[in-house]
Amino acid sequence: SYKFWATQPVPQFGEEKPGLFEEGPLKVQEIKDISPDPIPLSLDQFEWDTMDLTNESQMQEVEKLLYGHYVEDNEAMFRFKYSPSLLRWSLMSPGWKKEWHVGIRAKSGALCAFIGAVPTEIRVRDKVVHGSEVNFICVHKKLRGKRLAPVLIKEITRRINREGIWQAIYTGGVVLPTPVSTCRYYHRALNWMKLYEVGFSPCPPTSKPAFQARKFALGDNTSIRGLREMEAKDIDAVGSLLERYLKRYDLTPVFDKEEIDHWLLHKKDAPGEQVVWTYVVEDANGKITDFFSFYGLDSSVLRSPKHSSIKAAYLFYYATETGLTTPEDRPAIKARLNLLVADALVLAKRFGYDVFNALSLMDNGLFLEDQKFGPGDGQLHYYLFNYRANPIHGGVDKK
Ligand code: YNC
Ligand code: MG
Repeated sequence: SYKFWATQPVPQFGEEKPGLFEEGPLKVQEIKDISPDPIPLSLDQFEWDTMDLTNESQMQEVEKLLYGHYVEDNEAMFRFKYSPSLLRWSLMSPGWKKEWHVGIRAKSGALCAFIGAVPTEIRVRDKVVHGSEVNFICVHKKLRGKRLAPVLIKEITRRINREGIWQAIYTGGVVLPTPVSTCRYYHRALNWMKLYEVGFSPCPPTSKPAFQARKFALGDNTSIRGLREMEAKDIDAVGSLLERYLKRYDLTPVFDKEEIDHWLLHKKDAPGEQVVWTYVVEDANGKITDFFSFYGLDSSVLRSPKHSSIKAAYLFYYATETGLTTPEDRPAIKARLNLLVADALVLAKRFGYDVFNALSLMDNGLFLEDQKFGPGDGQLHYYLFNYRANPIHGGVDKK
């Protein structure tokens, strides 16, 4: 019943028996096989437009499209609200290409659909793929169900293939053929009363709002000695620590220094609000022993008389020498991750975030419960395009 996805180089449901195949590309092509011309837009009142995100007004057009039409929760209570600085961070990472910021305009000029991608190195178990990450597919609500999404996907595939790149990673809340991994979202209230007022956090029947608010209260100060904001001088140490730590997992990015700088280091002179927050732990000898990071992504609150948005922090990458020196010692890793995440919560609260989100991946299962995260109803499926891989389990359910 997946009319479009059945035609694409992705594993179809029930096709493969796990463990019985060699992991790798499904379909091998060459650049000369790929058309230099855009996919035809059958609806002739539309045209392709490559968005120039260095141009402030074009950036605002993408922001506005997503503001009105991007991802909502199942009950349509909240919608992701990407700011220009967050879009710059997400779509203009090292090696980004303007041609991969693809818009569809109505002949009137209005931007009515978008899809974006950036290049990235992806490690699947012991193989590294020079691929792309596709995100921000969005079709104006009035144009849904008209098969524009397959056209957007085919066009960005063509543009990526023209660069000699044949694989992609993407995530989504919807089930498509075929997830390589599936995670659950977990939420930790920082400002419980506000989350209650917007309908995000219910009050359990056996509790009272004042008690719930107290349950999620946090101290003002972090506890780890040597914790400080990451600086430019930490790029090598953080990159090396993360690379070694990510060996614990089967599906990870491979970052070079420029990417560590881009994805983790906040630039004090960057315009707009701060997007990413990274903290390192420096020991008495000046060695970086741990780091954690989170980024901010607000959601519009679609129907509350009192609040128009929620400020959400999302746990991003982290690493600790504890997991490297004692890789099998789960109690030691658990204790260290709990300390690190407890401090991340204190900081996020200090910066005005209302909720701290994390997924059931990496070693998050070791601290989610202790740090009072609760499971949400959202799932996040991970997909690989044109790559056959056995199912991948997070560090969480590996044990
Ligand atoms: C989705 N999220 O199944 P079948 S996440 C992929 N990702 O195809 P139509 C999706 N495919 O079933 P609409 C999808 N959602 O016939 C639906 N589909 O095979 C498939 N929402 O197309 C669907 N953003 O145009 C069906 O649907 C076909 O008008 C139906 O448009 C869909 O960014 C959408 O949630 C999602 O704006 C654009 O609903 C629209 O409904 C919308 O009739 C709100 O489409 C925003 C939203 C999704 C966020 C994301 C990841 C995108 C990944 C795209 C796939 C990339 C593949 C790799 C390409 C590069 C390859 C290389 C190298
Ligand atoms: Mg459509």
